[in-house]
Amino acid sequence: MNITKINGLHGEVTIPGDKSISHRAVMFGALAKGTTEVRNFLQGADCLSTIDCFRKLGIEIENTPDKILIHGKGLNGLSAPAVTLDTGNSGTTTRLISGILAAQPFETTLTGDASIQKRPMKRIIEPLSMMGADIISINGNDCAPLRITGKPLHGIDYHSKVASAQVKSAILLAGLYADGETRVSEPVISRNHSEIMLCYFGADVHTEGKTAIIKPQPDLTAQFVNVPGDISSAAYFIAAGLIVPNSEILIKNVGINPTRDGILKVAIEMGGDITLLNENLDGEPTADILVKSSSLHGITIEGDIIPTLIDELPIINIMAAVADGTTIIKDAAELKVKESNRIDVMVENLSAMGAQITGTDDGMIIEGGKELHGSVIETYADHRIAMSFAIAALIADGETIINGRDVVNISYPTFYEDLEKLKSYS
Ligand code: SPQ
Repeated sequence: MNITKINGLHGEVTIPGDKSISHRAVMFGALAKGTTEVRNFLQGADCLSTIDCFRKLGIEIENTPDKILIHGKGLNGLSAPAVTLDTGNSGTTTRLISGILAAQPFETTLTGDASIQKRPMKRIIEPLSMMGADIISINGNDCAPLRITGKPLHGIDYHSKVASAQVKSAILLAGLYADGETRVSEPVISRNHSEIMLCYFGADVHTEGKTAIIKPQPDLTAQFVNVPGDISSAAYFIAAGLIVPNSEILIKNVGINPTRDGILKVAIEMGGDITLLNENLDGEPTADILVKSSSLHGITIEGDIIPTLIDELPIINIMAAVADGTTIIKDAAELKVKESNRIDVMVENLSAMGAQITGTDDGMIIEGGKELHGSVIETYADHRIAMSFAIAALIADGETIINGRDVVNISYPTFYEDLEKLKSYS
């Protein structure tokens, strides 16, 4: 995949469905009684892994071009899988499904690809075990493969050390089956799609400050879910519109849930010309986002905003590399345990393009304003790295080659086609 510099991007792009919400629609639909219909479902490899796992747990799921139908059988309707569940590259599938499996009257073995087998699972094994679950890391390294033997669970009051929606959601899902109230507090609020959607499916869940509280449930009820566009995918075109000179892009129907919208706040603080249009604040809020080329300047990004833009930090690094002045990113040590070590991988690849970037224990420091030049990019099988450097390549002198370009299929299968359309309008 070779990408070269471009003079401007123009036109409209409609972003595919949100990955986090698509996963949850399948999971909660599988646990609800009746048929859940999901529109604008993300047909990315991660969400297809979730469908595959629930089919193996005995749930009929129809995947058609315009909708998916999940024929849920209620909270106690799953059956023992005949094979190991394969969660592919998806941390969300692995951690959330563990919370459900912890309460089933059967044993399941769960694993994923090489990246998943390195990602930390102690963060869910610990609280789920406190609830009474029997979860074993088969290789004894607190990673997948996991053997989960369902047990009767009891409610806990858990204070998570990390702000993680996956940890919070795994505990809340187990809490649906517990014998009393379950509480999860986190240091900073992480994305709240589980709380919103569980409530929509009829669960007794609410939040008090940084604590999510769930009570056990006789059953959930099937619903209609219209998935908004994924702001994490929109982020690549937000950045492209800002940093490629002479650009104007309208990004349509993007989810702007305040627990996910840090990219917008940061882009505006950096001097980005961004306008929200057609805001719809019902349920999961959405808007169209109009982005125009802008002169950006460096800022410090730290503290409570970090969980709201954690997956966007790679593309924010690219914006920082072209911005005037210094950008400092702190409190983002979680970047080390994503699909790749996103601190090391950003430092390696951005340095190769001529940027000045230093990795730290919990983030990076970028001295912006250096001219970027094309390079060979190693994606380390991380979709967010591939997409970030496809955008960086648009402003770099010479040719950029992205090794492992197809990894975008994890979260945004039509990414390159959508980018080409914006180039051809110019
Ligand atoms: O699902 P996975 O592989 O963990 O995906 C990532 C991503 O970049 O797409 C992280 F690597 O997103 C996570 C996100 O970082 C998706 C997610 C969710 O849907 O609940 C929550 C975040 O992870 P965490 O660990 O902070 O809960």
